[in-house]
This record gives sequence, C-alpha cells and structure tokens, in this order.
Amino acid sequence: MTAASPDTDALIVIDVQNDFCPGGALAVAGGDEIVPLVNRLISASPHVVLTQDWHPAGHSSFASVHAGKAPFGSIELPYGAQTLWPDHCVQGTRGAEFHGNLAWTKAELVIRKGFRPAIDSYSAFFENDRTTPTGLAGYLRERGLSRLTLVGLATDFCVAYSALDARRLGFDTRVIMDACRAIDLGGSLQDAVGKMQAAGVKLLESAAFAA
Ligand code: VGL
Ligand code: ZN
Repeated sequence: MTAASPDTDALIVIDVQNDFCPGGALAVAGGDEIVPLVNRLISASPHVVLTQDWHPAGHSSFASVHAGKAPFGSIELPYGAQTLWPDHCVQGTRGAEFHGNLAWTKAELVIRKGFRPAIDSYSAFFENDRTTPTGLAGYLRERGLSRLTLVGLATDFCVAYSALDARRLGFDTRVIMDACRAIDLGGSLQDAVGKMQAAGVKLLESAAFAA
C-alpha cells in the first residue's frame, strides 16, 4: 500500500451493511466480495470513518409507504426525484448492521445518515436535498483530514454521491473501484463514473493504489 500520510489521509467506508450484501433487503451483486479488500485497506489506513445507512421504519424512500409504487421506481419529493427502494437498513435491525466480517473496530467515527423520515441521504456529506449537512465535512476539516479514499456500497449511489460532494467541498478524493460494487439501475453506474471523472475524483484500482 502507498505510505498513507498519518496526518491528512482518511479512508471512508460507505455502507458495508448486511442489507446491501447478498441475502439482504437491497442486495448489491457481489457486495460481500469487497470485505477482505476493505479490511486490508482499513488496516493500512491511518484514520478510518464508516458510514451507516440508518432509516426509521416507514422512511419516505421506501416504496412500501407509497400506495401503488414498486421498488426501483421513482417519485417526486419536495427536494426532487427520489428513487424508491425496498425497506432496508431499518434502525436496530440485523440488516442495518455492518457485514459480520468487516473489521470495523478501528473506525474513529461512524456517521449515520438517512434518519430523517422525509428525506433520503445517499451522500456521507449532505442529504438528498444537497444542502442539509451530516456534519462529516466539519469533522474532517477540524481534524485536518484533507485526502479521502472512498470504498464500499454502492458505487453508483452512496459512494458516488459522497465522492462528488467531497470534491465540491474541496477534498482530494479517490475511489478504489474494485473495493466497491454497484446497483446499476438503468445505466446509473456509467453515469456515476462519468460524473466522478468530470468532477476530478480519482478512480483507482487497488493494485495501482498499492503500487
Ligand atoms: C444506498 C440506496 C438506498 C447506498 C442507500 O448505500 O448506495 N442506496 N440507500
Ligand atoms: Zn438507504
């Protein structure tokens, strides 16, 4: 692994939770396959932050609360278009727990998101209205953590939204693509990759990262 700078480097592990892994409520294909690599990255990183998707029951992003709507459809909410999901990562459930093999104990911060009933939050930095902050930017800045490496689930939703916001906030931002897996809904992976490249997010593979 690259000698990470202990002063400025943080690994942000996005939503490696049971519901995003095979057998979970919103399973991402191969979601569990990244765990060994993510664990190696955790041990090589000076500072580690985890995010945890953390919805109350009956959250507005759940298709089940909108009459006549099915998962993976879309609705308009006051802040714009919102994709509808199966019920997932409900606070306190097994599905919301980190994957059982994730070596998360080293994490210095766990940031929970998506807990406001009326608004979803893909990004680790802002809710889906793009203005309500989670507090993560302030935390990282206060600690002088300016170079971020993102991994986790899902590439085209929570990882990409987090990476784009990180760039918008001025962080040096890398995503290790083979330490992520995508939902890929209607071309969303290609779209996310294009947006991340255009925003100056560095998209790496772990082999190059280690070189
Ligand atoms: C996510 C959809 C809904 C994610 C979270 O972690 O990418 N996707 N909630
Ligand atoms: Zn969610």
